[in-house]
Amino acid sequence: MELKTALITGATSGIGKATAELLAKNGFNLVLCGRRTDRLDQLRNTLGAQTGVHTLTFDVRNREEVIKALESLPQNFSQIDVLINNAGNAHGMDLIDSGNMDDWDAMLDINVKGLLHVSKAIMPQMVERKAGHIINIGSLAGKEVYPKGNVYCASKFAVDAINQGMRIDLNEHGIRVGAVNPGLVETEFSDVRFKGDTDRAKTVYQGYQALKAEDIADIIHFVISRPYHVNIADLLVLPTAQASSTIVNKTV
Ligand code: NDP
Ligand code: 8X3
Repeated sequence: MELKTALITGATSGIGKATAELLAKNGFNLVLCGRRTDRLDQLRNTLGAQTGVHTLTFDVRNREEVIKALESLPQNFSQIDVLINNAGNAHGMDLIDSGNMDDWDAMLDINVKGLLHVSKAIMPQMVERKAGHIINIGSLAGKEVYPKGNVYCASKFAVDAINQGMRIDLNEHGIRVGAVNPGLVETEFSDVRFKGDTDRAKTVYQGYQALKAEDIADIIHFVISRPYHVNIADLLVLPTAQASSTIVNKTV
């Protein structure tokens, strides 16, 4: 079977890391991206025993860095069959009128523009080959807005729109495009959102069973391993305890 190469942004933690680990087990060649080089080195050391691993350190916000990094890929990693646009975070959780504008910039620059920067660097080769698969990691927060979610939700609504736009515009080239939209997943997400306040971050996942990063990795692997004529276009995945952004059953 032909070895497929998957590029994962945000591979240093959470959903991206779990996906890297699962895809390595399933024989994908991997290009793993993030800003924390030490974590990328560690992943290359552990997963490199199972499959080909190439790492790229860049900030998705920086257009030039993104292009330079992706142009540097060696020949055996340069054909990207599967792009997993996963890098992203929430920054802060405030009422809109007291929101921090640096947080707003971070969320829009990383979750929206960062996703576009990476996609722009990869889409032309997929168009040329008339094949490829793009997975955009959206969120329940891209389907409904919750109190104090304002700009994070806006960034994920944008991911939803970009996912649809990519599917429409890349359709004539035979490229698969789909989103996986998780609800609450216990990762470093809340540590980042609450700026290292780990006690506050922990409370987000207390009293019910949140999703694990591995649950989402499993679904991403399912999505990308369907026969090529099957495109899972938009998937919402919640913990059983969660009915909506604001309704989480902590009694069962
Ligand atoms: P983590 O905080 O565990 O992981 C975030 C990843 O994104 C890290 O690998 C981080 O790498 C990378 N990243 C963040 N900022 C940048 C940047 N500027 N440039 C490059 N990489 C960056 O969170 P999750 O795994 O939970 O989040 C992954 C995705 O899932 C995000 O898009 C998030 O919005 C989405 N999501 C998460 C949910 C949850 O409840 N956890 C629910 C729904 C969606 P590094 O710091 O090394 O750069
Ligand atoms: C992450 C899930 O509910 O914290 O997208 O916004 S939530």
